[in-house]
Amino acid sequence: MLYYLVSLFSGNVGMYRRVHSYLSLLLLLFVAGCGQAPSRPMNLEAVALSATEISLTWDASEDDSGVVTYKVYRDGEFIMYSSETTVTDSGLQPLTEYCYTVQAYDMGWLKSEESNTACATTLADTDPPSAPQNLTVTAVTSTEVSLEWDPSTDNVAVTGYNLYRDGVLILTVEETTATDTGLTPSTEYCYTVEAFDEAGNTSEPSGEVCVSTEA
Ligand SMILES: [Ca+2]
Ligand SMILES: [Ca+2]
Repeated sequence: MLYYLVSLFSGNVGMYRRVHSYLSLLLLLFVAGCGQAPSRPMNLEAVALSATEISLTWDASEDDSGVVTYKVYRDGEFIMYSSETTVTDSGLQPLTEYCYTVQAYDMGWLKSEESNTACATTLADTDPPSAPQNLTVTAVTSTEVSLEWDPSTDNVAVTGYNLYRDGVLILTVEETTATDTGLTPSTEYCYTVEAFDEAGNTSEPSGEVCVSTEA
């Protein structure tokens, strides 16, 4: 390129013409390739796969130079590019309706008209959280027992934890620590904890931990 520029300034007319022709050809290809916007993507369909996923498919657009990508919109907001005519939108909320459109783009970034709008409602969340792990006693007095455990995971989100003492539900907390109070001195208590999500799915119980209060 530098050579071409030097040639230009040194008055090499032949080289100038060649460069000019080359650039003109590129421009011509660019204009020819991008002159027309892609056709509108047709038959967009949305199908709920799970509580958090919706799959989308549509018919490919046509373009004189080829479609480079599709832009996918959820409820009017751009969410992703796709070179394929099928995508899966994930990380959604259960039992919620989402509506989509797609638009095709060519190499000159000319865009098609928006596709039809396709809507789907995610399924109910029926997957329970994982069982809390590593339930441990962090402090003991004559009347109190403090516990902590590792957080559970869920396909949507963990809402809270139920703490059981000797099989009886005594506390519901959002965090991964709890303190049981008003206990009798020199007495053994056994604890388990379970996680639940917003849909009311409850995990398997954690391992049990037992401890005796101080005298
Ligand atoms: Ca085009
Ligand atoms: Ca769940």
